[in-house]
Amino acid sequence: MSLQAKKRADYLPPAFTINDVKMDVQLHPTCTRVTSEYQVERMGNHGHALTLDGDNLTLREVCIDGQPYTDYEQTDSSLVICNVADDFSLKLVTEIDPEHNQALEGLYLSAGTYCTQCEAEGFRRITYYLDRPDVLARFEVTLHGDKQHYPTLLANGNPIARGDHDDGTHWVTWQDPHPKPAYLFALVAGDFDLLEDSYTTTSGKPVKLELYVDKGKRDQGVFALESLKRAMKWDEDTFGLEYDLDIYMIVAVDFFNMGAMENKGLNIFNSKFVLADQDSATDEDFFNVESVIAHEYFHNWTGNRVTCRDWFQLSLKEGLTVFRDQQFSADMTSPLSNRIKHVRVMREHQFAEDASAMSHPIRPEEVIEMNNFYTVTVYDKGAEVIRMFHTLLGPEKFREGMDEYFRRHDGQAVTCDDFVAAMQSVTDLNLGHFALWYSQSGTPVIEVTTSYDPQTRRMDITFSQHTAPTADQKDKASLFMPVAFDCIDSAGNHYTDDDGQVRDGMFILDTAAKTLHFSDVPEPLIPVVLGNFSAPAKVENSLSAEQLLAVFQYANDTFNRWDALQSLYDWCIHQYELENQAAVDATIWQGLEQVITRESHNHELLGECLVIPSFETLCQSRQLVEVAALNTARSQFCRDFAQRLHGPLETLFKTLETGPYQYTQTAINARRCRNVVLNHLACAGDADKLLNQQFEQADNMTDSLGALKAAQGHSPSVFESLMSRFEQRWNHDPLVLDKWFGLHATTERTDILSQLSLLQQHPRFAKGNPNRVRAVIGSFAFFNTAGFHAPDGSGYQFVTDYLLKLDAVNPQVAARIVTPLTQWHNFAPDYQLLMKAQLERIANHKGLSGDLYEKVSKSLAFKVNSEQQ
Ligand code: B3K
Ligand code: ZN
Repeated sequence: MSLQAKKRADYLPPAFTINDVKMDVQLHPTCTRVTSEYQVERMGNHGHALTLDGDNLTLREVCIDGQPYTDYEQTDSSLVICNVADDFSLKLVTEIDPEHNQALEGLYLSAGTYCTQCEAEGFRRITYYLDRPDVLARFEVTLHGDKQHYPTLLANGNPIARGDHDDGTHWVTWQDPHPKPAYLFALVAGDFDLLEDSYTTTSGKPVKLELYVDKGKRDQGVFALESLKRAMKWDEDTFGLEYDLDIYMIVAVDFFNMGAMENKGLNIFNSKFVLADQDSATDEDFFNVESVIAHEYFHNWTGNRVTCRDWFQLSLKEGLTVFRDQQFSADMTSPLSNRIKHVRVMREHQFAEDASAMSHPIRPEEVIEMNNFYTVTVYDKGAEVIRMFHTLLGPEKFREGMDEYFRRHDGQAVTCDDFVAAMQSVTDLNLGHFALWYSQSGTPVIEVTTSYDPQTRRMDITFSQHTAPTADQKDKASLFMPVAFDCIDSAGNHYTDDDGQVRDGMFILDTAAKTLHFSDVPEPLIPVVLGNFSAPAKVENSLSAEQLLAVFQYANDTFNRWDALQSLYDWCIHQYELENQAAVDATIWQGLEQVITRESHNHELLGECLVIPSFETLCQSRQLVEVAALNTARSQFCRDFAQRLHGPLETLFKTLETGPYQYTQTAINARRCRNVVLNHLACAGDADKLLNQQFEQADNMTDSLGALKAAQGHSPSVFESLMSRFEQRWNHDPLVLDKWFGLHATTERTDILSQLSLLQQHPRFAKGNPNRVRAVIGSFAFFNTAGFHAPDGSGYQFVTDYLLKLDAVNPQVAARIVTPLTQWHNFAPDYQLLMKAQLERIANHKGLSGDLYEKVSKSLAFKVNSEQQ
C-alpha cells in the first residue's frame, strides 16, 4: 500500500507493452495457481528494466523465452525484471488465496462462487502485470476447476475449447479477440441457473445472451434480460452502436463491492441489480436493474472499445456512460422523474462533495487510492458536463461528435481532451472555455438580481456567477454555462428580452455577470432560471412564496415547476427554524391546496412535488447546521403540511386505487404518488387502519414497503408488527431482507445503537457481505439523522468502531461509509468537535488502509474557507 499521491501531470507512457496474454488458472480455494505468458515489447529507446505491478502474490517461477530467469527483484508492490531484450516472452507462475480475499478485489471465493473484480487496480492481485489502462492486450484464458462444484467456467470473449481431466476437474479455454486493458479481465466459476436468449443486431449479427443467477432464481432474472435487449436496441437506434462479440454474459453474485462491472463480454453484477420480480422488487428496484444493465452494456463502446489512458481520465468513460444510461432510462420511463432523480443526487451528494475536503474536478489532479475516486463528482457531475455538450450542440451535432470520437479513437486508450477535441471538430462553438469544467472543482452559484422601474416600465435581470474556493483549488474562473431561462409575470404571461440574448429558451453565461433587459413590462417580472437543471449550479433567486407558487402554475419547464415548490418548502422550513411559523400563512396553504386539486390527475408531477426536501438537501442551503433544530423544524412543517392539507390529500388518495400490479409508467406514477400521500396521511395521525390495509392487500413490494415506510416515522406499534411479519415472510431472501435491515437502521429511536447491535447478530447478517453492511451500517450513517448525530457523539463512535474493524477486511466499503463523518464542517461546532474526535481515532489507527487514510487525513486537514460559510 502506497500513501503517496499520484499526480495527473506526471503521466508517462508505458516503457513496455504487452500484446498477447495467455493465462492458465488452476482454481483452488486457498492456493490458486496462475500461469501467465506475455509477449512483451519495449516501447521507445531506453534501457529500463521491466517493472510489473503485483499485490499479495506468491511468486513461484519466472522464465524468459522458455528459460528459467533469475535476474529480478521483488518488492511489496512490484516485480522488477532486469536486463531484458526488446521483444521477449515472459512466463510467470504465481499463487493466490481467493478464499481469504475479503477485500473482494482481484480473485475471490464467496458463497461458493469464484469471481473477479479488477477495476481499477485489482488485476495485480491475480498476477504480476502492467496493470494500467493504456496497455491493451489480447487475452486467452484457460480455467481448470472441480466439475461438480464449478460446472460453469467463464472468462472474457468466446469459448474455443473445453475438456475433462481424469481427476474430476474440467477445463475451458476462452479467447477475447479485442485487445483490452487488464481492468476489463474477468473470470467466474460456479454452479448457476442459466437464462438463455438471443439478439440480432440491426446489421443482422446474432448474439447469444446468457444470464447466470443463483440456483432457483431463474424467474427473477427475466426482467434483466429483457432490459439488456432494450439497451442493445436503444444504442443501435440512438448512437448506431452494435455489440461486437458472439456472446454477452452477465453473472449475478451476492458478494460485490459496488453495483456491477463491465468486463468485456462478461459483466459481473451485484445480484441486487439483476434479480427482480413483482413480489420482491420495488418499482425503484426495477428501474435500477434496467439502468445498471444498460450502463454496463453501454460501456462496451464508451469504456471498453475506447478506454481511458490513465485513471485520472475516469470520467471519460463514466460521465459519458452515466449520461447515456440517463438518456436511455428517460426514453424507457419518463423524462421528468428521471431528471428529478438525478438532480436530487447532485444536490444531496455531489454539491456536498464539492464543498468538502474531498472536492475534486471531474478529472482529478491527484489520487492516493483510485477506488476513492469512483465518486458522484466523476460520475454524476461528469454526466452533467456531457449533458451540457448535448444541450449546447443539440442532439444531431452531439451524435456527429460521438461518431467522430469513435472514428478517431476506436481501439485506443485516450483522454478527456480527446473527447472534447472530437466534439469541437463538429461545431463552430469554441469549446475552449467550456472545457474548464474538466479542471475546475466546486459548485458555481448563479445569483439573480432584478431591478424594475415603474416609471419607464423597464426591468433588468442580472445573473452573476461565482465559485467559492474549494479544498483542492483556491482560484476559480467564470465558467461557460447554458442557462435555460423563462420570464413570467404574476398572471402567467411570458416575456422575451430586448436584445434577443435568450434563444430557444436559453442563454449562455460565460462571464462573471450578464444582464438581460426587458422593456414595456407592466410589473416586476419573475425570472425562472436553470430549466431542466441546464448546468450543475446552485441558483440564488430570492423569490417570494407567491412568486414561487406562480412559477409552479405558469412556468413552461416542468422541472422549474417542481423546483419552485422545493424552494417554497425550504423557505417554509426556514421560517419554522426561526420560530416564525406564522409567516407560513393561509395564502401559502391555499396555494398548496390548489397545487393538489389542479394537478390531481398528474400523478407523476404530484408524486414528485409532494415530497418535502430531505434533511440532506436542506443542509445544502444552510451552514453550521444545528441538527436537532433543523430536524425538528422539518418534522413540524411535515406535520402541519399533512394536517392542513389533509382533506385534499385524502381525496387524492382515494383516486389512486392502483388495481392489480402492472409495471407500466402510468401504474408506477400512481403507486409513487399514492405512497407519498400515504406517508403524509400517516404523519397527520390516525392512519393505522390505512397502513395495515395497504400492507395486507399489497400484491407487490412497492406498496408493502410504502406502508412500512409510512408507518416507520409515524406509527411505531404498526411499524413493529408489520416489520415482524415482513421478516417472517422474507427471511429466506437476503436481498429483500436488506430493505428490512435498512428500515430498522434508519428508525429514529433512543435505543437505536442496541438495535443496531441486535441487527448484527441476526442470523442473516453477514459482516463479509457488503450489501448487508451497507444496509445496516451505511443506512444508519447516511440516513439516520437523529441517531448518527446524537448529541453525545455515540452515533459517530458506533460507526467509527465498526469502520475500524471493517477496514482490516474491506477497505473499499469502509472508505465509502466514512463519508458522512468527513462532512463535519456542515454542522454546528459541538457536532464538529465530536465528529473530528472520531476521525482522529481513525487517523491514529495502526495499519489503516490507504483508502481510509486518504479520506480521513484530507478531512482532518480541511480548513473551512470563510467564503464557503
Ligand atoms: N466501472 C465499474 C466501477 C468499478 C469501481 C472500482 N472500485 C462500474 C461502472 O461504473 O460501471
Ligand atoms: Zn460505469
